[in-house]
Amino acid sequence: MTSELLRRHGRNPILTSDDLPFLCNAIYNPGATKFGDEYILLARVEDGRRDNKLHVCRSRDGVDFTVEPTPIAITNPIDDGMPEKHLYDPRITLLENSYYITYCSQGFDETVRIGLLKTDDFATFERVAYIAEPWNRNCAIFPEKIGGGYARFDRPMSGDDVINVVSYSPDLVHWGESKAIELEPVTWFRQKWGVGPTPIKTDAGWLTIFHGVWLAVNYVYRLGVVLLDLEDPSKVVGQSPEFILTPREPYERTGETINCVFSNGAIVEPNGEVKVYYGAADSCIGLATTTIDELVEACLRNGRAR
Ligand code: BMA
Repeated sequence: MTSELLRRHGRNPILTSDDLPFLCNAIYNPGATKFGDEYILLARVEDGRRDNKLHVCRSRDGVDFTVEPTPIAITNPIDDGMPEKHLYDPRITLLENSYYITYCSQGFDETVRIGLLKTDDFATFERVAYIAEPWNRNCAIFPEKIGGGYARFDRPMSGDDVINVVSYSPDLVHWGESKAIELEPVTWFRQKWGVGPTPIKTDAGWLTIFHGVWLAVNYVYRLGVVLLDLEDPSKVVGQSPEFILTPREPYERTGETINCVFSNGAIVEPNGEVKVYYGAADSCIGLATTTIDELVEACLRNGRAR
């Protein structure tokens, strides 16, 4: 057997609940970005009540992270009668010199919608708006305008969750003109799939890591990769039919959710290395690496999956 395209770091898992100074159920599914000389993770932390909050984690090398003990504070609350109970799965996009963060905003009654935050310093966070009605989750904003509008990749929750769309906005707040993304279904993500980290611009297209779900006895979460057209990201340029990371290690197989690798944060280094940060078993954070070239090659090697 040869191994998957993503290579696990030797220090995995790189963050666990032991790294927090309070009773903590789990730390996982971080958004990721570089900010000056620092690597930043915005991690999903489940406290001793199992409430979900976002915590900033900082590092100089992308491997050793220090977690801030208090969750991020958000200015500009919006009272629209749908109070926010849990914040999770943030995706960070550097866009027009500010960092925009989409995240899943869950109410007391389990409804989920997409929240949008903005920060310029990872110290203060401003709420911009809720940018989707319930039910919708898994949303990443592209790092530049496409065809004159802001663009995002998101998944309205239909029950089946097999349709993902690209939508457009004039102002990052009001969204529409959605087009379904034409991914070719493959057995390993037959049940559902959704965007992973923020799409990465390459000459060959928008390189997009996604998660996919297969129902065994329980759901099994894996990662895959697809290349989307630069001008119309609903069109697939190339798709790796094979997954690029599958649960194998004990910390990926055992935990709050068994057999789960899920990513919503990646960092591209100047030399083309891609650091993929991922939640393992909804319990801790792993790091796996590859390169832009290998990911693009995997998408183009077999053309479409069909
Ligand atoms: C997805 C999201 C993720 C989670 C994953 C596995 O639907 O809720 O936050 O990590 O399921 O449970």
